[in-house]
Amino acid sequence: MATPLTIADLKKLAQRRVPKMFFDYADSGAWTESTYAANESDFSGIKLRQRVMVDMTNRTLETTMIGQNVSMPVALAPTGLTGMQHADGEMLAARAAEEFGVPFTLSTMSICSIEDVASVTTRPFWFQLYVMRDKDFVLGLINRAKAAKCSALVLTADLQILGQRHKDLRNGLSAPPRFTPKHIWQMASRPFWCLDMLKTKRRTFGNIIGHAKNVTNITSLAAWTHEQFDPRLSWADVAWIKEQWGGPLIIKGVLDPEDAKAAADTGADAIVVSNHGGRQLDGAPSSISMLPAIVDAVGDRIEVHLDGGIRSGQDVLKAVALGAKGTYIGRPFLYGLGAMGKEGVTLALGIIRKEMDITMALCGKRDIKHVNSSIIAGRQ
Ligand code: HOC
Repeated sequence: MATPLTIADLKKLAQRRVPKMFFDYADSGAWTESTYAANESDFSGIKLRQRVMVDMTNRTLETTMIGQNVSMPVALAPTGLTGMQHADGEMLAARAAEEFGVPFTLSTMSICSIEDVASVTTRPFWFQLYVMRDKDFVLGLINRAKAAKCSALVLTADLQILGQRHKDLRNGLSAPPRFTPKHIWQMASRPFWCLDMLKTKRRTFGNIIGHAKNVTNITSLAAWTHEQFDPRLSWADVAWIKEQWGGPLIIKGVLDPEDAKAAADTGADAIVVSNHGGRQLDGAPSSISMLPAIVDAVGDRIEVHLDGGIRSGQDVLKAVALGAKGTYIGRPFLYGLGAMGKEGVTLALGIIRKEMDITMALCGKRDIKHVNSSIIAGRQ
């Protein structure tokens, strides 16, 4: 294939290079995947206002997210098992993000550990925290993120229990994992992926194995994961986490204006309007459809970010126009990573930046900080 021009091109390449079970893991949503689909399709109903005879020189996409400078309002989202899309995936993606001047967010459920990522980066990255029942473990993660000089903690609020993804269950990605000869063949039929994997020792959950009590291998990890997501997580826990962390805090996974108000009451620095990429509550509305109501409810009290369904720079611009101070891309960078490693993540970011820049210009704006609802022509 010629040089990928779109995120969809990267997706096709990733599908050819990454074993089915891991490609599907990144590419799936819960149950019927209706929310996953709506996250993407609801963007296309938003129409942009074309302007002409406006000076379009000297454009800039630079802005801030939670007061930190970013070259464009796009962070890499925390994504589980990133290191299974490509060997050392989190380290490669973090380096691509750093070179691009955008935040990288490391998931608790990553393959490479906090320390691995810190060892290859110089710019502070963000750390995503799942609150587990074992609060000593949670405290340990917070302290490791502090030691690595992470510049924000992204607390995920929408995974108190794990949503059910049919593709994962059919692919054997269950707890415990269930690998049959079919799955082994899926891996063997992706030789470049296998060769890269053989070169690295990082193939399991680096933040957990060897750190959580009695978790020493994949089997004990499966049991641990099953029982550790904390179904009693509440706003009171957020106060405890905020106190332990003491730095910038972002609450991710808010989809309702009432929850957004409660999140703003915690004194967090930002919320991320998100339905976990359609991987949790199937049937929930898309992130972009809920953004205006949430901005109305809390936009004057807390920074509002958006995650879910972004597949182009146009989508980023639409989210910014509707009040998001920043956005997150998950699958677009995972496709790039799976397709071509670090170079693919850089390509994904470059594609999004170019699309955002051209769209902003054709909407008659030169500075992302001046993009607002005036660039929206309407909805279909
Ligand atoms: C094996 C545990 O954010 C996702 C991730 C985290 C899920 C935990 C998987 O897949 O949505």
